[in-house]
Amino acid sequence: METVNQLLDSIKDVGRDAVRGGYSRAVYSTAELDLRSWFIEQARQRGLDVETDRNGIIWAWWGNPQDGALVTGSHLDSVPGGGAFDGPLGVASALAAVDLLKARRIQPRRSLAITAFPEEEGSRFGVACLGSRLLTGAIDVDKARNLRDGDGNTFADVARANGLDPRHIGTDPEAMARIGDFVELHVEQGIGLGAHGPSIAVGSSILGHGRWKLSISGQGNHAGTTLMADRADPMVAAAQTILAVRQAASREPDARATVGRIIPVPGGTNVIASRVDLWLDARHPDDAVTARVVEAIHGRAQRVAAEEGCTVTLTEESYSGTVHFDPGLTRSISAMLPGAPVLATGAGHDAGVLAGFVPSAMLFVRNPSGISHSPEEHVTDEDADAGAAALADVLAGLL
Ligand code: HGY
Ligand code: MN
Ligand code: MN
Ligand code: MN
Repeated sequence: METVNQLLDSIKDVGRDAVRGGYSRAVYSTAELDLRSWFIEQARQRGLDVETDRNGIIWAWWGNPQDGALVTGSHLDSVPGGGAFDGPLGVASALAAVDLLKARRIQPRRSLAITAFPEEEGSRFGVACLGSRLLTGAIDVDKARNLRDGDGNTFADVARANGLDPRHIGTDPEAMARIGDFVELHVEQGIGLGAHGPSIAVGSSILGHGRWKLSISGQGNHAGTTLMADRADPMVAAAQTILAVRQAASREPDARATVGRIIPVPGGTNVIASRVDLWLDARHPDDAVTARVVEAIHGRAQRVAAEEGCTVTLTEESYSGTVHFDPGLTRSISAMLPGAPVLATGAGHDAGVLAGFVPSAMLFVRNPSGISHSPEEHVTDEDADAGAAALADVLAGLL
């Protein structure tokens, strides 16, 4: 029986990013497709029946697919330059938990499915949890079809190239009926468990979070022939906007706001950009505070853009309000894991999307530094195995 980290070890070279470090496993990239094959192979080795649904979600069944089943899983895609555990830990731990349940000769009273959701990070098409949003109908299907990646490919085209029929993506009531309860195990992204905490925590809620695109347009020009007084340089307005992001979020306790992605167009060293696109990620437990932070940023961006002779447009790309996991399910799980603290998280998850539709809960596994979305993300062998054992206990208690 392989340990969790041995399972993860078998994919440790899939999607390594030599430039950024860590892993870049965008949905439907070669790397993520390789991880899908790995998951399907691992599931089949355990006698699970595998199917991929209309939205590209992989379901590995222990028992016949049935309504009201117990479902656990996570995602295989990553952020650019991400860590080894965000997503795959939940899938590998579910495989290891099935091993443990079979070793304990547990006879499930209901079917169990392990799922892998596509595009949880939204790294390719810009909307996080795209797969679970499609499944639950939490995204307009035409908007989803027309999402574009950095090369201009639409989600519909990429989905079609990967065996899906874009006409059939979207709300899937049949698949939703099969989820009686959903439990996601995930590496902790933060320092709730910290350097010395217990191995496991139970999730309580997910911070409201959204993504906005700011496009600042100016006058593209030659870097050597345009006098400083004659410029309308969107990079200058963008720089001041990014400072405004830090200031606006720092004024609101518990708010977080980040610009992690900025694209100058055309992006030449000797070229004054004509446009700069930057993406804002803003989060807070209270939707009104998030709106206040975004508004403050947008107002400042408009002012600095005007001073620079530029214009700015703001587009909301996605938003999810704060989600509380199912109190009954979370209570039962806490009772099965004495000593496991209950923690809120600032990270979004498919369990957060599903929580709006079916009883959902999360387990977090200690990450000593708390660093995530980074190659430094880490889970020790002991904690990883404690996570799989805890998941097995929880599944046994719910099966
Ligand atoms: O962005 C998030 O919170 C998650 O990792 N997708
Ligand atoms: Mn994740
Ligand atoms: Mn993530
Ligand atoms: Mn020239």
